Amino acid sequence: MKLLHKVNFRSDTIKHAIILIICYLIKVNYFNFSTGMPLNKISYSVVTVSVLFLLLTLLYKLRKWYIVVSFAVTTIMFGDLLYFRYFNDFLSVKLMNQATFVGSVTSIIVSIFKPTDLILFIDIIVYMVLTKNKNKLELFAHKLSFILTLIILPTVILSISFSSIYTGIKKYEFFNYHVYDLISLDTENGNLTNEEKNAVVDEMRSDYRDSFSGNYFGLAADKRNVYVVQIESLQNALIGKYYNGQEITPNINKLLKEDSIYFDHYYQMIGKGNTSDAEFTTLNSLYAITTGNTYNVYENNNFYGMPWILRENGYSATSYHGYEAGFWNRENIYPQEGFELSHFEPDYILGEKIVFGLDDHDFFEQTLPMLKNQEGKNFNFLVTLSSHKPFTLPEDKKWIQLDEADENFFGHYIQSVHYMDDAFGKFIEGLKEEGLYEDSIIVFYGDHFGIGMEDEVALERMENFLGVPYTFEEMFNIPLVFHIPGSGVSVTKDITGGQIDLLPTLLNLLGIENNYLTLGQDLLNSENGFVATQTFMEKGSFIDDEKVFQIARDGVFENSTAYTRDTHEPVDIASCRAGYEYAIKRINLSKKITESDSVMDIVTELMNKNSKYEIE
Ligand code: GP9
Ligand code: MN
Repeated sequence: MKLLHKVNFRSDTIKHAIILIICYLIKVNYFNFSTGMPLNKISYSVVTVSVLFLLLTLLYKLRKWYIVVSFAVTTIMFGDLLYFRYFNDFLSVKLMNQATFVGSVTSIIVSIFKPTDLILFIDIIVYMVLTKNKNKLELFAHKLSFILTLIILPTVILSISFSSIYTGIKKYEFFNYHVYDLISLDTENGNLTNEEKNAVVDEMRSDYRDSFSGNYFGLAADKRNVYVVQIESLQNALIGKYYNGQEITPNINKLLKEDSIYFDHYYQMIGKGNTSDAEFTTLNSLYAITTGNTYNVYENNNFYGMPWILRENGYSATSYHGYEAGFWNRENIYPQEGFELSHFEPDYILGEKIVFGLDDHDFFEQTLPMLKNQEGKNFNFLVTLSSHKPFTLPEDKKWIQLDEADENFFGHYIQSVHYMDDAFGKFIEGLKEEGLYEDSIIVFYGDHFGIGMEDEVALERMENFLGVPYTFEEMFNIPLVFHIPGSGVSVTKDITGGQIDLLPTLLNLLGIENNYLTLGQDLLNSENGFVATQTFMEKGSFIDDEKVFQIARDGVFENSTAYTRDTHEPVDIASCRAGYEYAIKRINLSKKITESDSVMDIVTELMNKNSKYEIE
């Protein structure tokens, strides 16, 4: 009492404090609302507001410092918000050292930003106005602020320490998330124990291979050329579709009519490395890590995926991409992946740029002569670019007549996929003209979604176009096609599959016995499909042939959601327990293999144990 009595309450002191607290409430609730915090977690906002208030009381004498610190905090918040719209998650310090990642995101940042996001800076602006004519903020007498600090600090610490709310709060609450992200940095490494390694070796030698039914084994074994084309942002939603009577992907559709095995429930499996993760998982049949991007963090690892395996089986291995060699660290990782030769933008004549690199038409056209000159058996990996966000094409390359209402991300996406399809169609024609087509297997798939959840207008138009809700399952769905000229096989398979399954499936078609490390499965010889996702739908989430299970953001199994894959009806969560556990187990196993650089160990073990090698 005595203490409080001494406190000098100025009339504007209380008023200013109230104004600022209101600003904090507006700021924090805008942030939480925009980053999907459920209403029952609203108490977490109290923690964020308390920490901001704490900051104010601690720095009440240091106006400049308060502004600097607040600005830094708000900038991170702002970054989180934009990142969340794109990735359904907050920023992580583990991703900060990746310049290429930032480069890729800045190209779309403008489209993600909403003017209302400036609300996040409201408290700083108001504070500056309120304290404009003062050298120091005298919002509170020193002792009062000290008392408040003593009350608030333990409250905040206690509130975040209770284990019952800890899982949730570290995912949703701004300060807790970042503190946890920082302190968990060193606990991420895992080593593969000998037992785990032996279990993987055993699984790779037995699993489906014991019950291998031989479907389509060697269907493309006699083909001299293997072309694997990863297509930028190609979603399955546009395949076979018309926009106001205009066929969006006529060339792909034509390929699907004959000699094609088409997987229409195939899914992206990217981590935080977008295109590069699509490549990584496809080439290696491993999960991408999410604590960075695999191409950067594990650039010195020894891998043994598609390029190495095909080389071992007599093919050459070359990659082609019409952008900078350094982007996604490709120039360093490709030799580790097993590519003997890699072509990037400098190897091409750069015409008019589309988005930020070589036009797909130029890319395919100029790649053809390189393919023509190849001798023997060849594996060629082509990564396209023109259908990249923000889907901007020069006027004379927009060939789809769009309605006024679709002059947005959605319409532009259709436009650029149509443009890519034309380039791809010309490539197929080129292969025919050069006499390469008949002697080839052409594999193509999308790297990841084009339309994300961040643009509400595009989302609404997409739903309207599809006639169904635009869920993550729909967003993740990309096409996978094995086009094998002259095979006489034309079939659509609806087994659930993901990028991790491409390598084992391809090996089967090429008639290469799979004695390698592949964590995915051969989709042509498997009964049940399963895809474990890690981003957008976080670790523990999965898609199988019947359902989609999305782990709750607080990581609590019981709070999760599940619905049927095709009709979106709710599914009993309890029935998802096994899939949830399996998803986590597989991702953790893959992570350990990558982190301990054990691929070659396992492959060597497999080669030693393999009877074929024992006989030799
Ligand atoms: C760049 C290209 C695009 O080389 O692959 O990458 P993204 O931004 O889609 O991850
Ligand atoms: Mn991409």
